[in-house]
Formats: sequence, C-alpha cells, structure tokens
Amino acid sequence: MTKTMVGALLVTVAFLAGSAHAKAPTKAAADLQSKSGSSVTGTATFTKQGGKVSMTVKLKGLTPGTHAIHLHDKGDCSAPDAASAGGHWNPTSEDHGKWGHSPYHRGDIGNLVADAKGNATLTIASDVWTLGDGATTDVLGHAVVVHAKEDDFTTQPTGNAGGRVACGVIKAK
Ligand SMILES: [Cu+2]
Ligand SMILES: [Zn+2]
Repeated sequence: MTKTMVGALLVTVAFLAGSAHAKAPTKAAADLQSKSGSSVTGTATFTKQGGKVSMTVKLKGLTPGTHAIHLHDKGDCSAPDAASAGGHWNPTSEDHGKWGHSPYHRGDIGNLVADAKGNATLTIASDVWTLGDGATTDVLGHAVVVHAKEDDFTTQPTGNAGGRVACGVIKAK
C-alpha cells in the first residue's frame, strides 16, 4: 500500500466516524430571552463529556443578587411570563429540593448570584442528565428558566422563586 492510499483510507475512516458522531448530538444550547417585562438575556450551553453533561450559563440584565435557575418541563417559552414552559422538569417524580440531595427535581439546578452590574455565570456538570439519547434523562427539548427571586429549596413545587424573568429552549447544536 502506498503512502497516498493509506492517507486516503485514514481520511475515509475519519469522515465515517464524523458522520456517525453527527447522529447523536454532543452539544446543545438555549438562547434565553427576556420574560415578564425583564431585560434579562443570556445563553446556556450544554456539552456531553464522558458520562456527564456540563452546562455553562451566562446572563446579563439581572437585578443584583440571588436568582433561581431551573430546567422546566416544556420546551415552550412563547408566553410573555414563560408560564408555557410548565413546571420544573421532574422525570423521576420527586419533590422539589436542592440539587444532588434527594428528593429533588432533575431540573432543580438551584441559585446563581448576579453581580452589581447584573451579570451572572454558572457552570455545573451532572451525571443525572444525558444529552441526545432520547432517554427520560435527556435535557434536549426542555427549557432553561431564570427567576426573579431565590429558590428556598423547600416550598413545593416551585421553591417560591417568583416570576420567570428569562426562558430558552434547549436545542441540539
Ligand atoms: Cu423555575
Ligand atoms: Zn423543582
């Protein structure tokens, strides 16, 4: 076999591997739009890494301080108050709670803190989420929702987090 043939073969193998990869997305994102008269906007990006899904959220336009952030069940942010996104994503039928401390909704990410300029970022990695496998644990098609108030981790089923100030549907990239 000549060097050229080996080269061509490697390119073909790389191409086929790339095609197989494309069928199951490993990245997703939600474009967060202002809701309930807020000026909050931002992005949430999801990346599959080994057995985990990592999420990085970047927000601006928040009131300084603590705000709840959840994944909500329905991938529908069409309502002006984002009520269309439904309740917290809860594929395991548990009570509302604190991330990683059973019982909790799989959408109960918790709180993030906006600085004096109204900017906030948060990164978490989860092994209770999947991305692109169509399982009940798959984040695709659900909504990222940011709230006006802090999640108290106890009030059922919402955490008493107040209005919905930003919403975005999680879509494959
Ligand atoms: Cu929420
Ligand atoms: Zn919840």
